[in-house]
Amino acid sequence: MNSNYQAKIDGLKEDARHIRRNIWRALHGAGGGHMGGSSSAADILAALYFHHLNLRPKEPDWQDRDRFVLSKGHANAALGATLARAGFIDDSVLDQFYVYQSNFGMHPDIKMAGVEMSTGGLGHGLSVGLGMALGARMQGKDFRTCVMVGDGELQEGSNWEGAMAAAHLGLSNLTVILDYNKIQQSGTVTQMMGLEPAADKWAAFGWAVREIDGHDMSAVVEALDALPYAEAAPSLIIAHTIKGKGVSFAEDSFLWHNNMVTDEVYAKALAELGEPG
Ligand SMILES: Cc1ncc(C[n+]2csc(CCOP(=O)(O)OP(=O)(O)O)c2C)c(N)n1
Repeated sequence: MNSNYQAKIDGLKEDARHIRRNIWRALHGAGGGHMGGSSSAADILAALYFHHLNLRPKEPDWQDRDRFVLSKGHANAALGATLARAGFIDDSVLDQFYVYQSNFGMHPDIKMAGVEMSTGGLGHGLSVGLGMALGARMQGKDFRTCVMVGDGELQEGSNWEGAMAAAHLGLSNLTVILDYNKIQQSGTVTQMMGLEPAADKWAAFGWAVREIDGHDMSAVVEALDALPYAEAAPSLIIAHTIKGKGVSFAEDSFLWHNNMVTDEVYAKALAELGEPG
């Protein structure tokens, strides 16, 4: 393997580790929050912001920027940690998580630099994202739009209306990334209302689909580099992930979808995530 490429992948892994540390830092400051779905998304966010998306952190409203919508808005600690590392917001904002009148809330707020859509009520990001993608086409612009959804979130019917519309419109400038950690708020997705066969469903709706391990940085980068997967269809990346990834006691358990972060829990989490880089 090319050594430049390996250095790039190693750098992105370090970005993801940094994001995970700051997720726990933000949640510790607030006393708790959504560590599970924030941590499962960290590798993908690192690859998006530090490799794929065309952005200007010092000019967040630059008209030709790529758009990213975190539809699973409860993972906002991960988005904030990413935006801080990318330079959209100051690192000190991470200590303002869930503080009264802070722009860095439990869910994304468009008042914060780099946030494209206020989300939190699940099921709306795809429809708004497709509007952004359609807007790009209507304006003759080549910016791309990417939306991250959760697997539990896909139980909201509005997603399927959006999926149908995006395919009908042939929006190849739209990508959805499914953070497929298999767990939602109170149990597994299979127990609540299963998604399978997920890839076949989206393909039947007219999407071009790829499946990857969402924690394998090379696989994430390759999947992003290969976009779009079809000339006249939107693309879906099904990223198989682990809820709570990176901190063993929080991994793969709905109990750590959203939980308190005491001093003791925080110390244990940081010990597993390693020293700051
Ligand atoms: C419309 C709506 N219903 C319910 C909730 C409460 N809620 C917040 S997170 C969550 C579970 C989401 O599960 P999933 O999409 O799998 O998220 P992840 O595992 O990636 O954190 C629920 C039900 C909400 N935010 N919006």
